[in-house]
Amino acid sequence: MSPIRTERHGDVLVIISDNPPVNALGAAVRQGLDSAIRDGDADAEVAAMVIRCDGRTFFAGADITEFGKPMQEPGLPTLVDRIEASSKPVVAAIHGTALGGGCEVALSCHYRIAVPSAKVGTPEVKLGLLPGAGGTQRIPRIAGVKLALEMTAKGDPISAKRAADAGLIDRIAGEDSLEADAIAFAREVAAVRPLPRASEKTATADPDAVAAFKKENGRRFHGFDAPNANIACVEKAADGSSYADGIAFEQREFMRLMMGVQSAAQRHIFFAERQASKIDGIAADTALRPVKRVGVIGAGTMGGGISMNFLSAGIPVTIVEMAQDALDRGTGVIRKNYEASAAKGRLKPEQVEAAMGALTPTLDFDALADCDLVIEAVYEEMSVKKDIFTRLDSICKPGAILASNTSYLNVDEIAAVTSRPQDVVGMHFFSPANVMKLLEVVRGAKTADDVLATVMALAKTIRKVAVVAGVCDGFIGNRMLMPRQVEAMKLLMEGATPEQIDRVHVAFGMPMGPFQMSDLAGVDIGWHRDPNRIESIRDALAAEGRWGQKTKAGFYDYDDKRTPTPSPRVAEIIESFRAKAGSTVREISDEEIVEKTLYTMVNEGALILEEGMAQRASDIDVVWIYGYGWPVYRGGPMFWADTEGLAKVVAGLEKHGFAVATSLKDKAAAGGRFN
Ligand code: T1G
Repeated sequence: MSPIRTERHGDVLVIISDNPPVNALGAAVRQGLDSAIRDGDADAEVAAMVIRCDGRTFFAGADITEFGKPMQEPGLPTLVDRIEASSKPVVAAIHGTALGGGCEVALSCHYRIAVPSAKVGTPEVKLGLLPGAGGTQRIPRIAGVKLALEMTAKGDPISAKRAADAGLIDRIAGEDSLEADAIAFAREVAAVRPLPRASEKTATADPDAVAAFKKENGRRFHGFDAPNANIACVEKAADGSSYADGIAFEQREFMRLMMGVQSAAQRHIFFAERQASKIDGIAADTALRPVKRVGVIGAGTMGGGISMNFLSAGIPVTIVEMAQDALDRGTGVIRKNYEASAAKGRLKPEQVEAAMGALTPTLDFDALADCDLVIEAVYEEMSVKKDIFTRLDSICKPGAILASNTSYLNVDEIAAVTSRPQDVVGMHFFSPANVMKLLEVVRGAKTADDVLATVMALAKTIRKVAVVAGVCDGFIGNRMLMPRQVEAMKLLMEGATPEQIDRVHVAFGMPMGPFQMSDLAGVDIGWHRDPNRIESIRDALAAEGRWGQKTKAGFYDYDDKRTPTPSPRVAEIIESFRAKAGSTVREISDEEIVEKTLYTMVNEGALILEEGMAQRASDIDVVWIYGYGWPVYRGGPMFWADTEGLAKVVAGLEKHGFAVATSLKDKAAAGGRFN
């Protein structure tokens, strides 16, 4: 049964797609559209046509699941040219998000009408691609180079109003009368000739806009292939070339990107992020527990950030502290953060007041009694957590979910002090908690299925990317961070410098290297605080107050703008430890740094999978992309290992005497992959 059907409304033929969930332009949809347009064009009683979609959105793009498989005709480029070549006007009736190929189908129509809430965009660049069905050629011709650069190379959708102002949309429909308004519009233009065809317009070159755009986005695009390919295609559309030459150029660039590793990696992450929200073994329709009010214990950096996630989603929060000054400071920081967003135009003042109005600060622990979910975000010390959960057990109502924000402590041990271990779960937010998208949801041995399902669903509500982790030291992300940090410190002893190791990681695509990260987080995090006990390079730094950026000295020295420079004092400290250990200093290659600090992460990831601490390899990739800034164009540690070749990873590990995880060795031997 074709997802495409047609309805006659007098002399207007309405072509309707019903292909849930997002009307992706899969082969059946393309074939149905193609034949419907042909039939309408040939039918003398049809004066004009409307294309619209059932469900929640106009076409949201090509069907990404078809990529990499033999393409079935008609391809999108053929289809859009077919629509534009129609001898009768075709009107695109847009609601939801007309994205990628969906936007291109709309642009090939002669007219476009949209409801006010609709958005249009070409986010292909986020998949490591470019609009490959004429988008890079039609958008500049209709809306100019500047907006075309924004839409294609950055990939963010624009509102129907902005699109209408730019000429990409011809008419705004009533929010609830799209079809009727589209039919009326089609009748209005049925006899208008010549038919407006984007491909017949010309785009005006705008080198200043291109230069400004490249300058503004240089850092953001660093390491990515696709943005520059999009820019090149838009420039081609406005350099006087014919539409046919522009399309040929676009197609060549599209195929080059499609065949490249970066797009495969970015498409992998697109699906991995969605797969991560699914919990193996728990029915997708598991009844969820209601969460109408959230309690947060601790108004420090984490507690405040955690609270903001719920407040911003319209969920009231009761925030508890032990002392009034800490409570005031915490709520003050929350307000300051919201006001900073408002100052940047991201929030309206009334939204700030609404969020703050939904926050109930209190010193009264018993106020947590009416919370449906309580999240503890206090000092990372097991005895403190156990005290808190013991009190929560006696205060909180039956069925309340009790969560710890611990970043590595044993959630089962915490649960065991309560009479309700089935209601206990870990919710590991990443700092700053109101910014970082990753949430590790730690499933205790006794965590009830509905508790897990509720927290995973709630994560979507607060716009987090949640990944289920098992109870182990460091869960998924921090557990893989450990071998990286350990091996990086060992390399210092053997002759590498902090700046060399960090340079290798930044060149790889990480936002910062292990030592820059340590200085950002705080060299004193987890330090025993005894300045006389100096057993490691880190102890020596901490003992001298070199706690990182916050003290303007850590593994690097920092100026007032926090610009790092290599520190002679740190070099002395490293040298003294090498001498004490009798280390033989040698030349360390960048390749050895990758093998010892990145391959070991992959090895740890394989162990995590073997132990069932992550549901799937792609979950590990999602953790590292959204929790630590792993470059999305490398697809995450496990996907990257696949692209390196697991045999090469195993050889690199064995070369340095590492014990290779059995599953990694077996996969390598069988020519297998993690993803
Ligand atoms: N193809 C296949 N499946 C898709 C899909 C797509 N384009 N978009 C979404 N899905 C699936 C998704 O995997 C999930 O599946 C379900 O739909 C709901 O998605 C030639 C080459 C539209 C804003 O990049 O941005 O056109 O997990 O959870 O949060 O130039 O989906 O339920 O099994 O994200 O409401 C360009 C990608 C493609 C848009 C909706 N288009 N999609 O968000 O739901 S390339 C895109 C989105 C292209 C042409 C080029 C979002 C959404 P499951 P969801 P949502």
